[in-house]
Order: sequence, then C-alpha cells, then structure tokens
Amino acid sequence: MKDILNFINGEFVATSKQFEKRTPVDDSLIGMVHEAGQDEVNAAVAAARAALEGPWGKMTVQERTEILNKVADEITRRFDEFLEAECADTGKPKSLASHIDIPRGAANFKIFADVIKNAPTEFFEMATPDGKGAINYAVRRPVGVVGVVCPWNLPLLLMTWKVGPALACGNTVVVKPSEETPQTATLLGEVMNACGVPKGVYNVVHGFGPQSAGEFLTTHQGVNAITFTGETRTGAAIMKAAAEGARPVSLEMGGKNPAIVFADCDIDVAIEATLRSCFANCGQVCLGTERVYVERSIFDAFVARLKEGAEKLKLGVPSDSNTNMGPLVSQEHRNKVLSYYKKAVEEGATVVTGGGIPEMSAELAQGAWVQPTIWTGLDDNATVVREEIFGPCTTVMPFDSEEEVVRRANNTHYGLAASVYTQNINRAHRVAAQLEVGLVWVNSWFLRDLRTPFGGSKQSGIGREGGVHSLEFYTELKNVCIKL
Ligand code: NAD
Ligand code: 6OD
Repeated sequence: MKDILNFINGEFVATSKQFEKRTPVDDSLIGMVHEAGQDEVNAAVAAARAALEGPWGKMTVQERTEILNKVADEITRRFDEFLEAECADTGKPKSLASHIDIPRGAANFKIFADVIKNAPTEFFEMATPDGKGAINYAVRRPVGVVGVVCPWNLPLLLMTWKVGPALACGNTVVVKPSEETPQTATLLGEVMNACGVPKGVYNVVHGFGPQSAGEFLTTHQGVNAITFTGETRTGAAIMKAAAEGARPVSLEMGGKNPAIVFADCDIDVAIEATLRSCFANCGQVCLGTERVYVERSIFDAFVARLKEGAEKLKLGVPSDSNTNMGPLVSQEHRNKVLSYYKKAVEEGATVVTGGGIPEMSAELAQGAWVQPTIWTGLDDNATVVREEIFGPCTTVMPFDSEEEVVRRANNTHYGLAASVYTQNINRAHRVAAQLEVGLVWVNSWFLRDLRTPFGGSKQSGIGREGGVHSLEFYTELKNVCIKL
C-alpha cells in the first residue's frame, strides 16, 4: 500500500491526517493520501512565492522552456508509471489513457513552451504635439502564484493543461488535485525534481474542497490567480473566494452538450463519433454528449445503430486490451448516476439499452460499474435532458427542422460544446454560428488543436485557454510608453 504525499518546495511531505484512496475497479485500497492542512497550504504558497522571486522568475524564456521540454520528455520516459497510476485511480482502460491522458500530459508542456516563445506583443508609434512622437510596446509578465484546482475525470491531462502554460509564462503553481485522483500530480513532482525545475515552482497539496486544501488554497491571499476545472457549483464558490483580493479566475465547468444529427449526414461518421462522445471514459468527459437530436427520417435507424454500438462495448479491467469501458470514478458517483437512471424511468423514458448495473465477475463486483444507457421517449423538460449526469448515458430525441433543433439545443443554462453531423457545408456553418457554446465540432468530437480557444459560455465557463488565450490568463500584459 502506498503513501500518497504532498509535494512542497521540492520535497514530499507527509501529514498526520490521511484518507483512503480506493480503485473503482474493485474497491481495493491503493493507498493513503496525506491531507494538507492550512499549514501545508501556507508552506506551499510561500515556497511558490519564493521561487517566483528567485530562480524561476529570473530565468530567460529560453531557459524555462528548455526545462519544460525536458519535463515532457521525462513524462514520456516514465509513461508506464503514469499510465499505471492514472488507470488505478480512475479505473479507465489503458487503451484510452495511453492514447489520450498520458500523451496529452506531456504535450501540454511542449506546446505551451512553443506558444510563449513565439507569441508577439503589440507595438504602436504615436504622434505628439511637439513633433517628436512616442512609442508604445507591450510586455508580458507572469501573474504570480497560480492556484490550480483540478477534477478527477482526466487528472493528468487537465492538470497539465493549466500547469504547462502557467509555468511557461514564468508563474509558479500550487496544485490541488481531486481527492479521487491524487497519484499522477504527486508523480509529476518526481519528474520536476529530475528535470531541474527549481524547488517551489511546482507544489501539490492534497485534500478536499470546503474546509480543506481546496478552500485553504483558493482563499489564500498569497495566491494571485486561480484556474479551476470542475462543477459549475464549485466554480461559483471559487469565484466568490477569488473576489476577496480581486483575483482573476479561469473557470472550466459543467456541460449538457447536444449532438445534432441531420438526415444528410454520413451515418457511419455520426455513429462512430456519437458512441465516443456518449461513452468514452465511461461518459465522464465534460465535452461528452448527453442529448442527441436526430432528424426524424433517420431516427429509428440511428437509435438501432447506437444501441448496437453501445451493446458491443466491453467493460473490464484497465489492463485488458479489449476493454473499452471502465467503471465510474467512485461508488459515490455511481449512486448519483444510478439515481438519474431511476429518475429517467420514473419520468417515462423508454430504456433502449442499459439502465442499471452490469453483471461483473466476482472479483470486480465491488467496483463502480454501470451499464452504458440510451433513453428515448423523453421531452426537453425531463430531468435527464436538463441536468448534467456525467455518466455513460444519453437521451435520443427526434426533430423536424433546423430552426427547431437549434432552439432546443440552446435551451440550457450550460454552453460548453456541441457536435453537428451533416454533409451540407452551408448548414454546418449556419448551425455552428447559432449554437450558444464555446466549442462546436462538425462531423467529429474531441478533435483538439491546442492552439485554439477552449472554454465554455453561459454557466459552463468563464474565460478561454489554449494557444495565446492561455497567455492572456497566465500573464499580465503591461504597456510601456516612451516619449521620444
Ligand atoms: P468538483 O467541482 O466536485 O471538484 C473539482 C475540484 O474542486 C476538486 O479538486 C475538489 O476537491 C475542488 N473543490 C470542491 N469544492 C471546493 C471549494 N469549495 N473550494 C475549493 N475547491 C473545491 O468537480 P469533479 O466532480 O471533480 O469533476 C466533474 C465536473 O467537472 C463535471 O461537472 C464536469 O463537467 C466538470 N469538468 C469540466 C471541464 C471543462 O473543461 N469545462 C473539464 C472536466 C470536468
Ligand atoms: O482537451 C483539453 O484541453 C481539455 N481541457 C479537455 C477537457 C475535457 C473535459 O473533460
């Protein structure tokens, strides 16, 4: 059994208060997580401040980005250890994590090292009454100590998506991983030390949200900016905490993402992408689809093919290369998802497939397994059509016109992502333009170019990250005006 420690000022730190980390595959104990209290959070923030004012803050962009490229290479060299830790914490299949989570964990350091090296700033010449003129130029400076609060669904990917650009821009960080997925953030501490990242630049404090490390970090006045990924309700609490001291926030939050399937789509493409968007990572992807609108003339055929695909998914242990669906992250989350499965039926859903707990072998029976589930027969007011479930389930509903489906897709407080399936290029542009979301995929899903803006509208987020947009959050842009 492991001790999963905090990482503060380049050292692994144990505490007297610990909590269990169990794997959702079979509920066996992986290790004890050492919870950071106020003292450890204070120490982490102080270490981050000292590193900012010391070696990290004094490095050139070239020196810093060379180190970050080494970090990426070291993650890749220790790929199997990261894979093992991530799959044990989350239960996700290795086939998935080895293509998405771990490679992106490394890429997030390389890409943002390149972005910061290549991002220009503005320059303006101006005329003045004395005829001599003035020049203006902008320079980027780090915002300071950044608090990074992370969720459990793509732990390494989503943490490095923030830490990569924050460090590239010259900031220092204190990371609060999800209590459900503590391991890879700690492992990254070893990588930081091995690559010569100065102590205090990257710190990890473990614990929960309220009255624990999450709250201690976000209310700490030594933290200059907070970047958060997680539920909308938590984001609102963090925004309140950040108001004290008027500190900036970047919030990536929940979604209730629609897929819109027009009759003129390539149905093979639509089915393949919708199966992924509904069921990949056991439905625990913020960008995942939980509402599928299908044009009435192809509705029955689409539902039949989606059902066939869902029923072919192979639930199993992460190490089995045939597994393409793992358990949910925890028993607690399974209870939440199952309560929605029950609610759907109470509100009149037809269960096309799934709807309960699958039969697993005796050794996996204590795991957090649920069946991939498809409902029809619900209208837009049903609870499972309105609320984010974050499980492997979706409602499929027919529509009759483009105007109708756009209105229904937009009828939500969320605004993260949408997918549109059509071969009519005019329709693709027209519909994409009208959807009230931060991200639209046409004939695809979760196809990511890290140079592009990423984030949600409405209650799905505040701000954009990705490419130069990350620089907007992780740097202060300062204008220097020189009178000639
Ligand atoms: P969560 O909001 O419960 O927890 C996220 C993090 O916040 C955890 O580390 C938690 O300990 C911490 N936290 C909780 N309360 C806090 C508080 N009061 N102060 C400070 N920290 C606090 O989210 P989750 O259950 O880990 O993740 C699932 C949610 O995340 C879903 O809603 C999903 O849509 C969303 N998500 C969004 C994106 C995106 O990019 N928009 C990406 C992934 C997940
Ligand atoms: O790909 C990314 O950069 C990103 N932030 C993905 C978010 C997925 C949500 O679960």
